[in-house]
Amino acid sequence: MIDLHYSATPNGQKIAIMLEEIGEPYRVIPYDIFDGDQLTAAFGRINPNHKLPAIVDQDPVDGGDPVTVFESGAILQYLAEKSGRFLPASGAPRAAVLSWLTWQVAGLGPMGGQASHFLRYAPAGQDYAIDRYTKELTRLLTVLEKRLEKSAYVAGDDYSIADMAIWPGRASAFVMGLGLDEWPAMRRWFELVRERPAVARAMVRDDLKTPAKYVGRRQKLDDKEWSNMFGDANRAAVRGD
Ligand SMILES: N[C@@H](CCC(=O)N[C@@H](CS)C(=O)NCC(=O)O)C(=O)O
Repeated sequence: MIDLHYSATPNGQKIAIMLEEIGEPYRVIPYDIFDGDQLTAAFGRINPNHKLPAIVDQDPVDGGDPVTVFESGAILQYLAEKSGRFLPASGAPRAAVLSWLTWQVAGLGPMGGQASHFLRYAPAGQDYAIDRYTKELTRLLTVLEKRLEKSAYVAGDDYSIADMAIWPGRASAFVMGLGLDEWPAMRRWFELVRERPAVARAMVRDDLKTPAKYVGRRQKLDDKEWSNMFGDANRAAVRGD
């Protein structure tokens, strides 16, 4: 059994998709990040960075103590190694999957996150930041489009954890007005992945579904929610105040 510490955002959805794909039994432990559920000392012992997702594997392959993993890229790799699926064992195919996985967690994800922050949450008057991050996000999506013009899946001929890392964020980019009209190769790939039964299950399961309050085009947080997500409460959790 895997405990999935989960918030219904693209980073959490990556792991839900993988767990559905490999058929590993799991239970969802839901966190409302606007309410600050991620800021508790108890969760800090699971992820000292106080961000979702994280997993605790109660039944590791070596039979030892439960294993805790945080950071979505590390979790995907851990589950791929545990199941022997969606990450080739060696050589160029493995290197390709890890390259694209890292490209997502170190580039596309953070840049998309900043674009989302300035477009959807920040107070008005952030034109430079909006311009900077939407252009960088568009540049990264162009990298992806060109890759998918040549390749069935992101890392090659086979579906992998790199696709699982990228797909949920691509789905949520619609909220920022980034549809698929100008990206034909991405559209082909997006639909191919969406049709997978495991992906469909992860998007509709009651305890995994994204609540409406996470998908508004222009979000208005109250003071407490702002503090939990971006302000004093968010930083205080890391200091242990
Ligand atoms: N690099 C991390 C990013 C995790 C992350 O930013 N999670 C967001 C939800 S998508 C979160 O927990 N936000 C709450 C907060 O920042 O306090 C990963 O890939 O797991």
